[in-house]
Amino acid sequence: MVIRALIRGVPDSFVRALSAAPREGAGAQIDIRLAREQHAAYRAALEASGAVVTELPADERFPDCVFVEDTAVVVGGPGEGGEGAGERLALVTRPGAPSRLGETEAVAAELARHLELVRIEEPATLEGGDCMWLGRTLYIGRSARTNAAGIARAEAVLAPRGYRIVPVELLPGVLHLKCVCSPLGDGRVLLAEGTLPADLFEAGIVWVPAEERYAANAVAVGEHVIAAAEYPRTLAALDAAGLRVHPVPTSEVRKADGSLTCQSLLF
Ligand code: CIR
Repeated sequence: MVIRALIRGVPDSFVRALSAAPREGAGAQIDIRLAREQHAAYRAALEASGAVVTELPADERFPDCVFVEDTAVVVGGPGEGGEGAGERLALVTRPGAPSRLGETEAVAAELARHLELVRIEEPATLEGGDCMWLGRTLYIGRSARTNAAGIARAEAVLAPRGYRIVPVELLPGVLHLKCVCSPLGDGRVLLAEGTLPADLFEAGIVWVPAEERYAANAVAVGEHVIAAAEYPRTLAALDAAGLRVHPVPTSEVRKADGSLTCQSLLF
C-alpha cells in the first residue's frame, strides 16, 4: 500500500503564527530560514520512511497553514481507522481558531483527488490535532479548538460506518490531544507520563518521560517513526521499541505551538 503524505510550505507570515506564549525577546522570534530548513528535514524524513510526499504551496493569508493535520481527519488511512481498509474518506474540519478557517480549502481540494470528503459545519469545531486513531477507534480531545458539536458530528459520520468515538478530556493548557500522545501505528501509543491514564487506550504504551513531554508527538510511518531530535530519552525509548527512528529538529515549529504530526496528513 502506498502511503501518501500531504504537507504544506512555510509562509513568510509564519512569524505571526498563533502561539499561547508571547514571543518576546531574543531567540523567541521564529527564524523563517531555519523553519524552512527544518520543514525540509521533516519532508526528507517522510520520504526516508517510504511516504510519497505532496507539498501544497504556502498561503500567506494563513500564518499557520504549515499545520495541515488540523484541517482534515483521514478515515481508513495507514494505521488510522480500519487498518488501511480503504475507506477512502476524510472529514474536512472546521478549525476552532478563526484565523485558520480558510486553511481547509486547498487541503480539501487536494484530498478530493483521492478521497470522498465530509464536512464539519458550524457551530461544530474540530481540529485534526485532537483526533487520534487506534484501529477502528477515534479518540477525540475536547479542547479549546474542538467542541462537543464537533465530536458529535464526527460520531454521526463515523458510527454508522462501524467506528467508535471516545471523547477525551484534556488537562488545562493542553492545545490538542496529540500534544501528549500519538499512535505508533502498530497498536501501540506513545504517551507522556503524568498526562492521560494508560488504561484509556487498549494498546501497549511506549512512555515518554514527563520532562520530555513535547516529544510525545511523533509521526509513525510503517515501522518508521519521525520524532523530535531534542529529546534523547524518548528517541532511545522508540529505538528500544523496535522502531526506525528519524530525529527531526523542532525548535521553530515549537515556537508556534506546533510539533510533528501537525505538519502532515497521511493517507
Ligand atoms: C495553532 O495554534 O493552531 C498553531 N499555531 C499550532 C497548531 C499545532 N497543531 C497540532 O499540533 N496539530
